[in-house]
Amino acid sequence: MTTPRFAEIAAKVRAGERLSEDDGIALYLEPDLLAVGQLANEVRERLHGDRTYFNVNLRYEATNVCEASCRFCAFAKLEKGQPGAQTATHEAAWKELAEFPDERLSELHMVNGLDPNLAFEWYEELLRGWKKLRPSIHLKCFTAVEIHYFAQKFAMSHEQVLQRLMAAGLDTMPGGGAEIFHPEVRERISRDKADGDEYLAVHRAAHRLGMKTNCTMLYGHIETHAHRIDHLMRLRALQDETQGFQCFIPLAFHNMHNAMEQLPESTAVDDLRTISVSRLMLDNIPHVKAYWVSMTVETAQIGLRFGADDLDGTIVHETIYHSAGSTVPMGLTRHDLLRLIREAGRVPVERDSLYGVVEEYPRASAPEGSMKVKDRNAKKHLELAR
Ligand code: V47
Repeated sequence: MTTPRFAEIAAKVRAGERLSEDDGIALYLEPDLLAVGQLANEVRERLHGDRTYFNVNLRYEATNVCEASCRFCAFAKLEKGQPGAQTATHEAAWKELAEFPDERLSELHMVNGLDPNLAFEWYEELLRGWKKLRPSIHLKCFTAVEIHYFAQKFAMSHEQVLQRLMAAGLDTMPGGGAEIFHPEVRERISRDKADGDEYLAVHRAAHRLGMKTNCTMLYGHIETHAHRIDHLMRLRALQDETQGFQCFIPLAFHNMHNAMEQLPESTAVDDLRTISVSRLMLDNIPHVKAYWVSMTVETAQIGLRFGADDLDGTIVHETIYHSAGSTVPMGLTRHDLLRLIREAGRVPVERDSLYGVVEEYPRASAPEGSMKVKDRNAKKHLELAR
């Protein structure tokens, strides 16, 4: 049985009315998870029917050296020369793309640490080299936090940084670095990098330059439901102004090898509910992604019935989540993604980075073969058992 408060919210959604901050919090408190999921699914199907997107992409990090000290991060090494600190050479970075076996690779998604040792020109040359090798590759690179860092370090405005990187080949920006905007949380988990307003200012500048971007929220650590809803409201307000966000990605906190190891991780119920609440609150952002790396392959697949319409992509070699304890596969194949989507009763659409259709696949499933899917906690349990 749903609560009377839920019935009010459902009536608003069905009438196409915008939900308030209070409605968002009430959706988190509604005991009937399936009802919340069903409502989000209605919105998802109104927008996309059964179409479910994925792409053939490659994740890359050119450097994990980082000046910031985010408490959730297990990926960054603070200084060059520290064990595990790695900065690629241009040649190594270019080789990664040159040797990529799938001709239909469409996107390279790069996120880096805030590395004090690299010149701005180094990044420009990196992008130019990739475009020269594969002119059709879409470069989704640098979080808003990186762009803000470049602006400060190289004494440029956000617009100037973006314009130079766009001239070198940058196509869109990923959504990383958003974490939780509210200062009560942000000051405790990542105080020495762009704050919430600065993150939004970079995206605003990108949208004004005609660039599409994504946005994220890192949840499941010290924040409250009110902080999450506040975060979604700030994203929705910017989207009203610019219409530049393509996709929202909720990112579940992973607790290994970082300064917040004592915190428990989110549950599948929280992951699914967060997908649904995001879909319902962000009525002006077209896509919601169930990022399989962050919420496990299994939960992401179910998320396709709770409001999500995108699974991200093949990834190939992920490090941010694997450094923080994730035991999902390093990458998935196109075959794996097709199977996951079809088994969820959806129609797979291979997309490019701007949601153009590369190929729409039939719904009917051929025999799919086996796929390696691991529980994200399996490795941790093994470690604890030792
Ligand atoms: O900004 C870091 C998060 C983000 C942890 O735009 C962590 O399409 C959980 O933004 N536990 C980077 N999360 C990844 C990202 C992303 C991923 C997929 C698609 C897109 C897109 C963007 O990962 C960081 C941070 O918020 N993160 N450490 C951790 N321990």
